[in-house]
Amino acid sequence: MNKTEFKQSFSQRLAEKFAMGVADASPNELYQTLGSLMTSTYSQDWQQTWTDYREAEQKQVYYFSIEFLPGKLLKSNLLNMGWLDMVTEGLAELGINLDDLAEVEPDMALGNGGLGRLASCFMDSIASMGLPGNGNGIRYEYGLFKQHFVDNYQVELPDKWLQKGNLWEIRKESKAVDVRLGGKVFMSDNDSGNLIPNYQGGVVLRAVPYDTGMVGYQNAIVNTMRLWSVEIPPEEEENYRSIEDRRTVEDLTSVLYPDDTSEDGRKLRLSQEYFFVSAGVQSILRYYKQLNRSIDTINRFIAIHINDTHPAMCVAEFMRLLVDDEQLSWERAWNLTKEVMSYTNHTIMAEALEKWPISMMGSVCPRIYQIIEEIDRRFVEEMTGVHDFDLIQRTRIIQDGQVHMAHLAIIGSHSTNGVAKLHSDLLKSVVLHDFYLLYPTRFNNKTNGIAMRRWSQLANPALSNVLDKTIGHLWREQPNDLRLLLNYVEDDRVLAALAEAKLENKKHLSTYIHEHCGIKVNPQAIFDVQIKRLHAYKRQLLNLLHIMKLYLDLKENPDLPMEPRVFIFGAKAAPSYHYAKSIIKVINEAANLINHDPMIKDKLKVIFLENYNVSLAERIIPAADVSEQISLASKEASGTSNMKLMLNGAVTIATLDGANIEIRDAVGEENIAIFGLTETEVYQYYENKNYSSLSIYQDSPIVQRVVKTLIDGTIPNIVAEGYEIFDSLIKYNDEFFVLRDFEDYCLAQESVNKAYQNKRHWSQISLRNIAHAGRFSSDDTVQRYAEDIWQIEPVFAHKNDRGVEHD
Ligand code: F55
Repeated sequence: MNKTEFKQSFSQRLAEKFAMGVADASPNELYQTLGSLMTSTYSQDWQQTWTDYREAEQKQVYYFSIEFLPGKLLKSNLLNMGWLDMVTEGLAELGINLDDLAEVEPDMALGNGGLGRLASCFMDSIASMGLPGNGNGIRYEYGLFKQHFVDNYQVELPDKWLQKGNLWEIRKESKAVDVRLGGKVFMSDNDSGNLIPNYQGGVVLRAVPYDTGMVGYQNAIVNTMRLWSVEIPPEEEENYRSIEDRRTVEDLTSVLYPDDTSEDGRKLRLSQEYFFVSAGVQSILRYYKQLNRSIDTINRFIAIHINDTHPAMCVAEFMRLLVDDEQLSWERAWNLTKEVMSYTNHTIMAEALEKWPISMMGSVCPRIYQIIEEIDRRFVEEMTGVHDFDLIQRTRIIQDGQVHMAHLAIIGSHSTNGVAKLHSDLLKSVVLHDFYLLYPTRFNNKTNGIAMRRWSQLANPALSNVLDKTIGHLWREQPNDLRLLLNYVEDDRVLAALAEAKLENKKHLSTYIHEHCGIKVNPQAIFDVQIKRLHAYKRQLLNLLHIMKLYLDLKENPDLPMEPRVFIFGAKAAPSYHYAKSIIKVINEAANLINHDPMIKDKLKVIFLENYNVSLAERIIPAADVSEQISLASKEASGTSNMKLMLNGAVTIATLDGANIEIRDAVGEENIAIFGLTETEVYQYYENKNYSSLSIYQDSPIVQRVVKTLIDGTIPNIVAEGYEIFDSLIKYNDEFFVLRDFEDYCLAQESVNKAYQNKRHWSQISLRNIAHAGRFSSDDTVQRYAEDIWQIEPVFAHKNDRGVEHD
C-alpha cells in the first residue's frame, strides 16, 4: 500500500465504520479506524503463518507466562508492518497527528514488571526472527492497578483496560476448551484394564481464547499470543443461578495479582494457574492430534516453556493428558514430558519461591495433585541409593505439607536457566545447588534482552535520526551495528548531535513533568532515573538517602559546586507491601520539601511520576542521563531497564548485580560507575553473621546525619513512616546493606557529577554505552533459546529445505 492508497482506504474505512469524515471524528474513532485497517491487513499474513507452520509441521514453542506486558500496540505494529512512516505522513496530510491516536490506546498491562515485559519483548523477537512461537496466558479483565498519589500516599485504582474494547484481539469461541476445577477423583479400571479417573463434583468451566497477532518485523510473519478468559458453559447455565455463583467463576480471570514477589497463598491464584495451564496444554494437544502423528513423537513438534514457576503445573497437566487420555505408560509419558518442558527462573529471593499447601492443591485440582504425588514418589525411588538421603529430602517436590513449584519445574523438564550470568551461576552454586548436583547438564544461562525496536526506534526517534545519519540505518535490523558508532567517538559533530537529541528528549519530558506535577525542571540538569517496582532489595531508599545528603550539603553551602540534578522515580508498590508504600510516601514528602525550598533553586529537584508503566517508560528512558541500578549485589536476577537506559545513552551507576556486570564488561570500567559490595562480600557477611548497621551508623557522622532526617522532622509529615524506615535500618540491622553501601554510592555519584562537567567527555561515555547496547537485543536472546533449549528453526529455513518459497 502506498500513501495515496492508504489515505483513501482510511477515509473509506472511517465512513464505513462511523459514517463520518475526518473533520468530525474523535481521536478514538480515528484510532479504531486505523486499527481496523491494520488488523484486516495483517490478518492475511496471520492466517498464512498458521498455515505455513501446520503444513511444514514445524516444531513450535509455546511460551507459558501468567503475565504479559505489551504496553500499546499501535505504533509497534505499524513499525513492524513497515507502515509507520507512510501512515504518519498520510495522516498528517489528512490533518491528523498519529501521536494523538496513540494516546487513545490503553496500555495492555497484564503484568507486574520485568518478568511480564520480558515475555512481551520475547513475543516481538520470536515473531521478528521468523520463529514459530506462541504466547499462552490469561486475559485479565483488569490489568495492573493504576497508581495515584493522594496526600503523597500510593492509592490503587482499577485498570479497566477493556472498557472501550480491544481491537487487536480476536475471540475464538470455536477453539474453547473445558477445564475442570475442584471435586474429587477416584481411579478405577476400565473395560480394557486401564486405570482411568472418575471425577465427582467440582465444576467444568469454559476457557475461551482471545488471540492477538504478534507482528514480526517486516517479515510477513504473524505469530499468536493466546490469552484465556473464563466463561460458564451454556449447558451449565442452570447451575449458576445466583449472582454469587456466577461471580466465583468470573473472578477467575478477573484480576492480575499485583504482587511481584510473595504469594499470598490465595486459592484463586492457584486456580488461575491451573486454568491457563490446562487450557493451553489441552489446546496444544488438540492441535498436535490434528497432525495425525504418533503421540510418541510429540517432543519433535512441541516445546513448552515455563516462565517462572507460575505455569509449572504444565508438567503434571501434560502427564495427565498423556496418561489418562492417551493411555501412554507412565515411563513413556514422563520421557516425553521432560523433553517438551523447559523452565526459566527469575528470582533468587527465597520468599518468592512458590509453594502451595497440599490441601489447597488437592482441592483445586485433585488429579494434578495425585500426579504430582506420583512424580514425587518416583523421584525419591529413583534417587534412593544414588544420592544421599538428605539431598533427596531437600530436593523432593512435596515437603512439609507443601508442593514446591520450582522443584516440579526442574525435575519435570530438560532445561533450567537463569536470566544473567551471575544469576545463573548463583542458581548453580547456591539457590538450586542441590539440583545442580542431581542434574548438572540441565542448567544454563540465557541473559535477558530487550526489543530494540520498541526501546530505540519507537521510543527515541531523535536518537534514531542521529544514528541513521551517522552509521546508516542497518542498526535498525542488526543492533550489533551500533558498534559502528565507536568510529565517531572523537567526532565533535556527532557528539554534539547526540547531546542535542538528548536535550530534545529532556525538554519533552520536562513538559510532561510540568503538566503532571506542576513542577518546572531545568532540561540542562542531569536527569537521574530510577524506574522499577518498589522493593527493599532494589534500594530506592539508598537513592533517597543520597538525595537527602545533597539537600543537607546545599543547605549548608548554597554555592556548592554541583551540576543541577533532577532525580526521577517511577515505581509501583504491591498494595499489601507496607514498607514499600512507606518508602513512596517518604520520597514524595522529601520531594515536596526540596522542590519548594527557595534556597535550593533548580540545583536539586525530585520528581516521583505517578503510575509508572510501559508508556511512561517510553517517555522517561530517552530523556535519562543517569541510570540507577543499585540493588544489593546478588538480589536482582538480571534487570532489563538497565539495558533500555544504556541503549538510550544513559550512564549507569550500578552495583555488580544481575546484568549490570555484563554491561560493565561491554562498556568497560571507564564508562560506568560501579560501587558497593560484591556478591561474594554479601555472602561473606551472611556466612560470618557479622554485619552491624548500628556500628556503621555510630562510626559515620555523615550516615548519622542523613539517616536522622527520617525521624528528626527535617522531612515533614512522615512520623510513622520515618520511624518504620529508621527502625528497618538501625533496629533490624538493615537487611539490604543500605548503610554499608552508602558512602561508596556517594563517591560514585560524585564521580558522575564530575564527569558531567565536561560535556564532551560525557557525550563520549554516552556514545560508548549506545554503541555496546546491541548485544542486549532480545532477538539474539530468543535465538539462543531457540537453538539451545527449544530446538526450533525459523519458518524460512524449513521452507527453503523443502524448496518452497516464501513471499
Ligand atoms: C510476578 C509475580 C510473582 Cl508471584 C513473582 C514474581 C513476579 C515478577 O514480576 N518477577 C519479576 O519481574 N522478576 C524480574 O524478572 C526480570 C526478567 O527476568 C528480571 O530482569 C528481574 O531481575 C527480576 O526481578
